[in-house]
Amino acid sequence: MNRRKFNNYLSLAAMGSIIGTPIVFGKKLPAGYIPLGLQDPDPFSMFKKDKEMVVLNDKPWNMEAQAHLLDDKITPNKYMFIRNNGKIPTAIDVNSWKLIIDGESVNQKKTYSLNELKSKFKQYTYQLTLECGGNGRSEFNPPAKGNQWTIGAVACANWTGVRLKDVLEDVGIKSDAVYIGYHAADTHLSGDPTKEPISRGVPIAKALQEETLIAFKMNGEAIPLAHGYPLRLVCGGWPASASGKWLTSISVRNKVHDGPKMVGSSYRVPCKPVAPGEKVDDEDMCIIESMPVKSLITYPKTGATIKTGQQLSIRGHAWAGELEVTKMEYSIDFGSTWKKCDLAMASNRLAWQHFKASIRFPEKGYYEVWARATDSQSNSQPMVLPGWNPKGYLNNACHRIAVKVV
Ligand SMILES: Nc1nc2c(c(=O)[nH]1)N[C@H]1C(S)=C(S)[C@@H](COP(=O)(O)O)O[C@H]1N2
Ligand SMILES: [Mo]
Repeated sequence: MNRRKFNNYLSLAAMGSIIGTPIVFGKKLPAGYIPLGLQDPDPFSMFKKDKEMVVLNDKPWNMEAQAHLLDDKITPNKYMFIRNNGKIPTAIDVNSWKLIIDGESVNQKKTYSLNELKSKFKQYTYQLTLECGGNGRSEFNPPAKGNQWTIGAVACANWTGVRLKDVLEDVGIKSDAVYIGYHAADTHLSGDPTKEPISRGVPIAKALQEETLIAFKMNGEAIPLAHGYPLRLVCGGWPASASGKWLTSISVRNKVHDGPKMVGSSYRVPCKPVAPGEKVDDEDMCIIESMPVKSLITYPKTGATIKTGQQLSIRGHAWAGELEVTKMEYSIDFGSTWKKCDLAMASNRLAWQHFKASIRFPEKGYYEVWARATDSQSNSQPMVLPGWNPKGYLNNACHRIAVKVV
């Protein structure tokens, strides 16, 4: 059924019910005109994303950036990847929104309104790097199921909120607390209201870090709907799946949290390296914690052309989960030799660091610039691919751009 037919075919009442509210001046609709509210949702305008963002899935919405879009030091919303496991909640009422803190390891369950959270606790702002555990999945062979992220499921925004630590202190937690698990308002794709799309968490030590926030602002404004409005847990440096969006409760657990996508093989990698394609039992899979060292060249865009004799300025970001990036290098000879980049300190722990370099090429022709970061424990990025794992997580291979000298 094409759109024109769709309009002629549907009664005004039917169109209104699809939109969710009556079309007030519906009788004045020009013949054949399709109300915008009935057209295919345009994710770019719906989520205020740049048109160069790449949509990987629409049920649920998943969208990634390209390297050159991530050039800003602090990622604006329009370039921030979206990873949803379920349906974005609708009809959010901030006045009645509650955050419940419960679980086996709290003395007594406690409930906070948004206003209580904001007025009772000191607010902090940190730049926090969030990278999906599956970023880079598309390169693994044999391929892994799931969103085929290339390099764009990472961002570093400014997050403002209260410390989870302060809230947990206010509630009072028992000495047997080992983990926290989040619960959220998004709904399961099946429509089954008893199922949660995702409910993950972090060990209590991570929960009590100063930078672990219950956030209500992103880049100085209310968190955009797709990123967790009105409240979000933010655990920088860990797989972003630990940062629960649309946060409604946090359970303090006396065991490892066991919500959906926390168990089985989700966000887990083989505890010991395996051969590509090997089957791994769930009990031999370990939960991903801090993300590995990685970097991105965000300028220039791959395919850049420069004139002989000119130097090429490159820049980008590097991050290393809980660790600091201590060295940043580039290679123009496919990894045979490496030269140092200038590397800035992080503006706070768990924020990505910026690097730059000015490159001289020996003669005309095709080159690739490869970038490699090393962390404070001397781990560096693999040149092509890290160890294969069944779900295609943690691809921290060197980012590469093509350059022609003409
Ligand atoms: N409630 C809820 N929180 C969630 C998710 C989700 O589907 N529902 N997805 C997680 C995953 S897997 C990732 S990678 C990040 C993505 O965050 P973003 O969409 O703000 O970039 O959110 C995490 N938090
Ligand atoms: Mo993710």
